[in-house]
Amino acid sequence: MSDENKVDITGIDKASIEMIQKAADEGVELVFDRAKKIKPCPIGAVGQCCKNCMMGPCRLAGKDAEEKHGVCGATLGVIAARNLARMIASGTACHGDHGRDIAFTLLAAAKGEAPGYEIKDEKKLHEVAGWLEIPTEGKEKNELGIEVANACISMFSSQTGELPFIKRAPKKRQELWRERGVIPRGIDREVVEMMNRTHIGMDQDVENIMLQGFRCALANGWGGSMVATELQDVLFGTPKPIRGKVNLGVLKEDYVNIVLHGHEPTLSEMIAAMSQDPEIIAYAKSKGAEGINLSGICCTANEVLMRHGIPTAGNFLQQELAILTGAVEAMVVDVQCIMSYIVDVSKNYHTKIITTSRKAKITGADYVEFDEHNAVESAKGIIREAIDNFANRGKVQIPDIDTHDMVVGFTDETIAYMLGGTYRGSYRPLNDAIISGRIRGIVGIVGCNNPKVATDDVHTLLAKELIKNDVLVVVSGCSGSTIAKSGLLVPEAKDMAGPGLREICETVGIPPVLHVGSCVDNTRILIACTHMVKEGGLGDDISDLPVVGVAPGWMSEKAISIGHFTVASGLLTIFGVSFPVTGSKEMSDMVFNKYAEMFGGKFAFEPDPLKMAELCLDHIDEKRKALGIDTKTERVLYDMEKRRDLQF
Ligand code: NFS
Repeated sequence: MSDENKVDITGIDKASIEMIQKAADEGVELVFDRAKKIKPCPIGAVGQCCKNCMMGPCRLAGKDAEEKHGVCGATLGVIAARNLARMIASGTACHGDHGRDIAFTLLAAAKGEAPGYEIKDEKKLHEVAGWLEIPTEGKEKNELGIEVANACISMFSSQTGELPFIKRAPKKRQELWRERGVIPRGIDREVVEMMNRTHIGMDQDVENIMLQGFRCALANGWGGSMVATELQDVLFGTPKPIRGKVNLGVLKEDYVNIVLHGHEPTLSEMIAAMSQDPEIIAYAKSKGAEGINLSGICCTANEVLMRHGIPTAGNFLQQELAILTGAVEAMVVDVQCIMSYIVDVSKNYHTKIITTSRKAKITGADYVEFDEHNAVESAKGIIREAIDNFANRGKVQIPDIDTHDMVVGFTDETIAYMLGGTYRGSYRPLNDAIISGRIRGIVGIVGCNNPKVATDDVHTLLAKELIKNDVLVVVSGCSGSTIAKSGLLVPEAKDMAGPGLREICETVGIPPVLHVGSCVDNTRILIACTHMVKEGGLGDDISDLPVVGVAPGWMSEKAISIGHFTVASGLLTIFGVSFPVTGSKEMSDMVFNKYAEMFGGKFAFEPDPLKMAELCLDHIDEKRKALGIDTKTERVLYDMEKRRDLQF
C-alpha cells in the first residue's frame, strides 16, 4: 500500500491499530480507507450547494459566491441556512423517534402487553408525572405508567401550546424562548414545519429560518431526547455509578460474542436479560462455548454499560474493527449510526449482522424482527442464532492491549447524591466548589468520532488539558467511550487533574471525567445546569454558568441538532472537524455571532484540541468574572455545623 493511501493512525488506540493493520494485511476495506479515498465535496462541506429542487442543484462557489443566486434566486446565506436547518430537522427526527418508541414500549409494558418489561424506577415515574402535571396520588404504578406514556406520546402529535418539559428550564430562559418565539408546540410539528420552510420558494430569510431551526432543536433537547432519557430510566432503572471496561479486548475468545450496536435499549436490555437464562447458557455450552459474552458499540453500549456494567467493545469508528477480530458471532443492530459496510466486512469472517428494526434494514444482513410485545422470544431467537454461529469461527485475533476500566453512570441525580451527601442530594457542594474556584468550570465533551480527524487524540487531548486546569469534564455518546480508552474515567485519574479538581475527586471518590450516558442523555447535562442555576450563587440562567459544550469529532445530523439546543439553552458550543456554513459570510455571522445576541449561547469552530481547550477556559473565565467569582476565595475548613449545612 502506498503511503498516500495508508490510514493515518495518529492518536488511535493500540488495539484499533492492530485491527487496522490486520485489515490492510487481509485486504479488507475500512471506514478509514474510504475517508481517505473519498475527498469531501468542498462546496457541500461549507454549505454552498442547494439540491432542494431540480432547477439545480445550484453550487454557489468561487470568489463571488456571496453575490451569486441559485436558479430560484436564493442567496448563499439562505442556501446555507436551509441546509443547516434540514440537518437539525433530521437530528430531531432521529432522537424524537427513539423517544416515541420508548414511550410506546412503556405503554405496552404498563398495559401488560409486553411481557418481560416492567416499570423499574417508580420514583422517576412519579417525578416525570409531576412535570407532566399528572396527579399521582393513590395511583398504582402501571395505571400511572399508562398516563405518563400517553402524555409523552401526545408531545409528538400536539399542535399548539408548549412542550411540558420546557418548564423544567430556568424561568429566565423560558421567558427568552417565549420572546424569541421558539418554544416547540409539538415534536413532529416542528420537524414538519422545518422541512416545509426549507422547500423551494418558502422561507427566504436567514434569521427566520434559523429561529425555526432552534424551535426544532428545542423539540429535541427538551422534547424527544428528554422523553427517551426519562422513560428509559422509568423502564430500565436510573443508572448509578458502576464499573465497566472498554476496548476491543473485552471480547472473549472462548465465549459466544454478541455485540450490541445501535441506540434503543429496548432490544439490548432484553438480550442482556435473556443471555443470563440458564437454558440459553446451557445451549451455548452444548455448542462448545464457555458461555455468552455481551459487549456494546455506539450509544447502545452506553445504555447497557451504565445499567449493567456490560463492557464497551468500541465507539462508532470501531464497529468494523470488532468484526475483524473473527471472534464476533453476531453483531445485533437496531437503529442509527450503523455503517452499511459492516455487512461487507462480515463476509470476510463468520460474523452475522442481524438487523432487528423495520426502520433500519441493510441489504445482505440477516433480519430478525424485534417486537417488544414478544421481546423474550425475539431476544432468545437472536441469541440462539449467534450461538449456532459459534461453530463457524475461523482464526481469532482479539487485541489484548489497551483495554481500560471505567466508572460510568453519573446522572444529574447521582451527581447531586454523590456530591451532596447521603441523606438528601443537593447541588450546593458543586456550586460551592465552583464558587471557591476548586472547580473552575464544567465542560461537556460529547458527540461522535469522525475519520476526517485524528480520532481519538482530539477527544483525549482536550479532556486532559481541561482536567489539568481544574475543569470538571462530563462525557456522553461516543466521546465517552473514546475518552474512556485513555483511562480518564477512573477515580485514579485524579492524579492528572489540577489541585482543586483533584481535591474534590479525592474527597468524593469520583473520576475527573464523569460519564453521563448516551447522546439522548445530553438532556441530563441540561437538567444538571438547571439545578446549578436553581441552587443559587451562579447567576439566574444557564448562560451565566461557567459551562461549555464541545463536539470535537462530530459527524451526524443529530450532533447539529444537539448543538442547536445547547446554544439555545445558553451554552457556548464548540464544534471540531468543520462547520457546514463557513462558505457563507451571512450564515457564519449568524452562527458564530448573532446566535449569541439571540440566546446568550453560540457556536465556535475550532479543529485543534488544545485551542478548543483554550476557548473553553477563556469562556469559563469570562463567565467567572461576570459572576464576580474570578478570584480564588480563601479555603475554609468546615466545622461540623457547616458540614451539616452543606448536606441539607
Ligand atoms: Ni451520538 Fe449515538 Fe456515536 Fe455520534 Fe452516533 S452513536 S446518538 S451520533 S456516532 S455519538
